[in-house]
Amino acid sequence: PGLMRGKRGLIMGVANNRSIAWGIAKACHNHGADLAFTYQGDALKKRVEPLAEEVDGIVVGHCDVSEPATIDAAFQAVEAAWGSLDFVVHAIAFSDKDQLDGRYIDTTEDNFVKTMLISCYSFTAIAQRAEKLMTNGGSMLTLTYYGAEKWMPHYNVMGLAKAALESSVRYLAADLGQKNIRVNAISAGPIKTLAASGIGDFRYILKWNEYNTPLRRNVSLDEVGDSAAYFLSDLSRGVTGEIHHVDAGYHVVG
Ligand code: 0WD
Repeated sequence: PGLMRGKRGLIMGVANNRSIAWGIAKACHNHGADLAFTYQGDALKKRVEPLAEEVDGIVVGHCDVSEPATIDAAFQAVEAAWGSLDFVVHAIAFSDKDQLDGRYIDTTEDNFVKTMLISCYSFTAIAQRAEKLMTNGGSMLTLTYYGAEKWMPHYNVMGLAKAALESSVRYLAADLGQKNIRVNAISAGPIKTLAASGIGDFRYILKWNEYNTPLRRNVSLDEVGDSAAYFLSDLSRGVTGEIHHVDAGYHVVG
């Protein structure tokens, strides 16, 4: 239980109690970490505040990663509250729902740029701010999906954004290693969340995984949370630049 005692982490990307970021927050809390949360917009504020309270966390405010001033404000609030930071979780992605269906080739320039900005560049933008606060080293974690590596139905431009995100994990790891800041990603199997419900045929993908993963089931929020606790704690102190599959083994099959 004391694995993460004394560690302070910022969790970005909680939308509700089914969010992967929430699964990670619960695991970190169970291991004794102190948590801060951002939310995107007033609608989510009402959702995030009671959840933060549940894990004795603080809410540092609104952060929309497509508005850099709000990223700055969030990190300034963290600095004001804590002075330094040990870990950050980036569980943020976006693409127009009508382009998470059908063919990749039909992607518009506008949605391509927006998907890349919110789902990929935002992790780098966050790393820039987090680096300054990680004065005792640190751990940064993002969330990716197998659609980065292989074609997956309906994942489309998000697959490209995740491929770029995974590459950015390697480049950020190299940039920040000398400061003992580690950068990793969890490639999670499909989980029914708000974001996932925007992907065409998602229920079919869940069923497909249930029949075809080595473990013959899907993964849970708690399982992703437990693996995240490894990356965000000192247990993984020798690990950086890693894309770690928490997918019931699907990556050896598909
Ligand atoms: O099957 C899944 N659910 C998987 C998700 C499998 C593998 C990876 N992932 C990834 C997602 O791509 C994402 O990077 O996990 C991450 C977290 O996603 P989630 O937990 O599946 O989805 P959700 O609970 O909806 O949280 C994502 C949140 C947004 O929620 P909505 O649904 O309202 O878009 O990302 C946040 C927002 O809270 N978000 C933003 N935050 C700041 N600025 C922005 C933005 N511009 N856009 C979205």
